[in-house]
Amino acid sequence: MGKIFTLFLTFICMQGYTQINTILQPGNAKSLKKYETGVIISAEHAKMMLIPWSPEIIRVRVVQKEFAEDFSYAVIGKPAGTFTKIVENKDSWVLSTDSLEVIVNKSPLRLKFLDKKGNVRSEDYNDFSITWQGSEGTCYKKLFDDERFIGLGEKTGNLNRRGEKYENWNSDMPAYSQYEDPLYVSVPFFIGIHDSTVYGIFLDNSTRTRFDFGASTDNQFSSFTVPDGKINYYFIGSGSVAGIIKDYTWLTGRMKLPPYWSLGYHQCRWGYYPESEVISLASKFREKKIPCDAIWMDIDYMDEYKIFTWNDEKFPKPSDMISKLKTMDFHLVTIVDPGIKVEPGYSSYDEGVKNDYFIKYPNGKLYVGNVWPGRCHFPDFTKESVRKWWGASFRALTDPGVDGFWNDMNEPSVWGQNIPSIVQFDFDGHPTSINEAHNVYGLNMARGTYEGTKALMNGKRPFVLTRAGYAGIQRYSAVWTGDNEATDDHLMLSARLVNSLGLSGVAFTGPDLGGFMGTPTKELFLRWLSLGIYTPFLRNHSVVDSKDKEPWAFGESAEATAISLLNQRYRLLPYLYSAFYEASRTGMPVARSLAIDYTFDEKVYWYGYQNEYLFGDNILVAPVVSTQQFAKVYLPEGNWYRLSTGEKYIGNSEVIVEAPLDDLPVFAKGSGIIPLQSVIQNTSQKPSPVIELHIYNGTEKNSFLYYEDDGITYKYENGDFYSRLIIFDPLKKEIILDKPEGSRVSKFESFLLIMHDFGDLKSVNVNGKNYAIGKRSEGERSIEFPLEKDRINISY
Ligand code: MIG
Repeated sequence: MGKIFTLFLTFICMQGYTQINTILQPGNAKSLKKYETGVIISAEHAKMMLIPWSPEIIRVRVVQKEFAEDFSYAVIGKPAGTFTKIVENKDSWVLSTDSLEVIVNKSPLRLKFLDKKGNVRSEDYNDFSITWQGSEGTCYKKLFDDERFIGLGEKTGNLNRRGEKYENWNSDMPAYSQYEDPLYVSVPFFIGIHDSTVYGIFLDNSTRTRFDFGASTDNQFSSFTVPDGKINYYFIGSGSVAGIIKDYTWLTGRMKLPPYWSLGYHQCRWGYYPESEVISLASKFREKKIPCDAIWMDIDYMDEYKIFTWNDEKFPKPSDMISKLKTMDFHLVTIVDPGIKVEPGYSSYDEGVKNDYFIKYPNGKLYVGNVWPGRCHFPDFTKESVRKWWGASFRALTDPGVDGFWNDMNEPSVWGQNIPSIVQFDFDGHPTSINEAHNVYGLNMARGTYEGTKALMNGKRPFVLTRAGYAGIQRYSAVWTGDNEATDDHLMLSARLVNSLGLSGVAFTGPDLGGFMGTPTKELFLRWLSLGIYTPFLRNHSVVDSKDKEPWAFGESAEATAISLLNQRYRLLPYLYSAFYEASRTGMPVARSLAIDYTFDEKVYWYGYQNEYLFGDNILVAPVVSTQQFAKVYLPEGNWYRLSTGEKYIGNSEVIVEAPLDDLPVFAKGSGIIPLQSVIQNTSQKPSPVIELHIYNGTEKNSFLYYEDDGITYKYENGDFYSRLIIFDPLKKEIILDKPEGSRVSKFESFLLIMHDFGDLKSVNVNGKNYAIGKRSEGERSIEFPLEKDRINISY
């Protein structure tokens, strides 16, 4: 008996072993068939679909047998391309769009993507390309000698990911290390750079995919792997990094403009309760004249951590408290977790059970996992009815006046960190297990939250923040980078994470300022705040029972520094909001790794410079650790001006600059155009009617699209905005304020033109008339004009 059993086991194991090792490749291509949107190539052991999604985007799907129904949570762009020419040669087919050429080699089946100039952007590795090993599929691509890889969303490590490998599995990683992988968000999209060309690959597969950018492959190939064997990727062949991001965000969507207040300063911590503490916290900001727009409440506001409830003792009258906050011009943001406490009588639990809203085992038994409330069920956000129900449940928060919604623990995270693979999801009518649903759980929770709160808020924009996400998350939510630590390494890492998310379509992001865990020194706090001023999402947050970290917690002089830093953030808002507008239209991130604009300048990838980025079009930010009061900074080509002093630097140079705690090395670009407003204490306040328009001298023509709207509603989608193209042309010695667009009147009445480094200018010519110009300082000249509706031509 024992012997037979052992034999049997051996047999099973051998079967498994062989299966895992079965290697299957497409083999030779046999035929190509055209169909409505693309072509299908049949090979000996596989079928490949090539679909031109646009002239610059080609989708590749490969299966061993038949194509399953097409479904994606990430992609919203509809196929809008055609192969304009298909030529068959003896060894290949050549498929052309208006921008690209795909060469399909027949024996064996291999792909090569070229642009119209004949540059190879990307090609399959010749020795082996698509390979299934058991159920897992991998696509091997040739690695070019000088190839660099950037993006892949919220990933630690260097800007250039060459030589590294990564995995996509949304993970709750408290106090993650500098090298931790994976973290909370998965965006399986990267950009490759080689031989003066670029390309992007978006692997639309939400399972635990893996990327290898030439780690341990003797510089032969890079690869990506899909555990479920479904090879489904989009090759993006726009000619620049910015163009690729634009195409990628056309495919997966862009953020809508968030409420204006969410660009302000956010004060959070785990442990703000009861009501009296929240109110006195808010009052303190106003008394001390520290600009702030939002107070946040973590899990303690709830009754036993039951979602959509309030704790009667700590918060007996939420609506009264929120009214008080509103009179002080504060917004309130509250947290929600996905776990619904198992407790008959609790309405969310009862409704979920009754309507089959929770995830379950294949036999129908509801999955139970432990989180803050104890034993919990988890909504299946991959079901439309569940998203609707979830969204409508926010009434418990919107009714009393909450207008920001913080989605935490949505990897999803449970104590023990392992939901069994067998747990089932609806996947909007394509039933599947958590293996495929896990990485889109946060995306769909954020979607339910965004759509639900938007519907509840009568035309006002909700603010949503999420910890987990998948490609496309930018459509619904801002993202923060989870439970970091109060160290200089994390400070620098936070810049890279934000920049990498930006390269991956997510523009509204930021870290817990000052570090979630641990106690920052005064220096680290101030340094982090100074970096935060130039980070899209600016929120101070700390773990429960940690030392105070509010702007006044580090002594009087630090408080004064914090105030001057925050004042600068509020001064920057017109500039920043214009950058958000750009992100909403083109996907261009707000924080832009230098790899976007200076892609082929190898220094931007150097260890010491890789954290630098442009904040909007015209400001360069060089993050510096808190233990250093000077910094070595790389300034790319062009002229640069230190924002704080106006000091000029010639670019394409490495410079050592002072970096005191109250003055991070931040530079205006030569020809830069930067609108600034007066200091306000929060975004409900009206700034002075005069907007400053700073123009820095330079050699290149530059333009800036200034944008404003009500900051509250979606009326801008119907034309209720004010935008104005501002052009500076140093060759023609001209500054133009083009005619405003949109039906709105600007909130400013006049602008103060401040010209930097234009020599000893005494007058300028405005629409044909000469005006005397004032001297503000050695390098600054200024003149004030009304913001007329017509085009304003200034020559000097
Ligand atoms: O198990 O809600 O990342 O920001 O303060 C920890 C408490 C749960 C993790 C979040 C953090 C939040 C904390 N949460």
